[in-house]
Amino acid sequence: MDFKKLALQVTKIIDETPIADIHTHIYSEAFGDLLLWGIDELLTYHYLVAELFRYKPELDYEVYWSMPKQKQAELVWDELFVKNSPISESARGVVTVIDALGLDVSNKDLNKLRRYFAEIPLSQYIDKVFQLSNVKYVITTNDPFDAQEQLVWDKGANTDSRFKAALRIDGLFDPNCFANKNKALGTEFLKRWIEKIKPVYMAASLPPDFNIEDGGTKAKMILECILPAAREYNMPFAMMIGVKRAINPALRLAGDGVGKANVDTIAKLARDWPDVKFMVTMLSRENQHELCVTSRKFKNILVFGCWWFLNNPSIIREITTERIESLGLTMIPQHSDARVLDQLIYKWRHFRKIIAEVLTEKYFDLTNTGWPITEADIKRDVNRILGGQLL
Ligand code: RAT
Ligand code: ZN
Repeated sequence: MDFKKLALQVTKIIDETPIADIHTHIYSEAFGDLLLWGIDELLTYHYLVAELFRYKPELDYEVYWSMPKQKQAELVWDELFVKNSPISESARGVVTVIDALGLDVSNKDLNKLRRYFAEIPLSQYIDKVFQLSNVKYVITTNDPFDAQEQLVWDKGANTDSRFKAALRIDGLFDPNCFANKNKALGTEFLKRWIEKIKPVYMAASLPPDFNIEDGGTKAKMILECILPAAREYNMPFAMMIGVKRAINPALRLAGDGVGKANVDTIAKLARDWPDVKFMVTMLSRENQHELCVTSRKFKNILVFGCWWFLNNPSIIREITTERIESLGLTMIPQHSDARVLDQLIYKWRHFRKIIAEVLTEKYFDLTNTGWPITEADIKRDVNRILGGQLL
């Protein structure tokens, strides 16, 4: 088979496959100003805030945080887009969004871009973003400890079926949390929220030194409350492991770091809780191979996403190839982690290109042996890994 023809066919199918985006921070309209969108939000994305201080080291952290959002956005635009070329992945992402929306960036006029967002009605814009990114639904990270979210859930919450919930329970690990004082309190809390928001899964982010056997609050809550609830409700537990929170607190949300974790913990959990499905993503590049091997050994481990600092094309290409070679089509290669609605456009546009290249190469090797690969085969495979079939 002709390689170019195959590449075009795979690319077209990938572009046309609606995506189930299994980990995002995007809220439906019902959540009011928790839903971030538009150019100023894109520019003040925390990935770009970290980059701003690299280009402008004389800028004081607190001075930046005391500025109104518009001023912050202007600073980022000026440093990362006007005075320098936006070639980092997060900066390039903004340019991809602007281009996909059909806006003109040739004169780098931020106010002109702002006018577009000021004029478009939000609900129309949400439709447009879902259509441009060809995402069928997103799973939102819902925090039951967030007072603003609680108000919305109490009112009956979200009715937009493009937004599903994930119950994020990091707050349960906080030493000051009222719900982690004993098993009964923790269990009652989880059940109440599971019934209230009907999440697709429960999720927690965990530090690199997380150890399920250390008897600490995290281990206790997971073993005594979260896993029994996961079993009872037949609901996956997603573990996002490897984040070192606030290594530079002055950077606030942008100040987290990464460390290599111990994959043995995941193997132990999967072994001890065979009837619970563990969705696992790890933040350290160095953990990826061990994670693939561990997942091969346990049918209840579902590896997902190139998380956060891994969400760079060179690393995604490497990890996605590695996963396909060791796990075939039994993993979810990516989630967007979008915090700003518009980011769905670039995160998926950039990823689609990479997965198309990786899959084309694999199909090409197969067709060279005479193995038939039909359009229906490709559609089935792509839908399996991008369409939410594995949840
Ligand atoms: O990627 C990010 O935006 C991070 O800040 C986090 O949201 C991370 O993905 C998380 O869910 O903790
Ligand atoms: Zn996230």
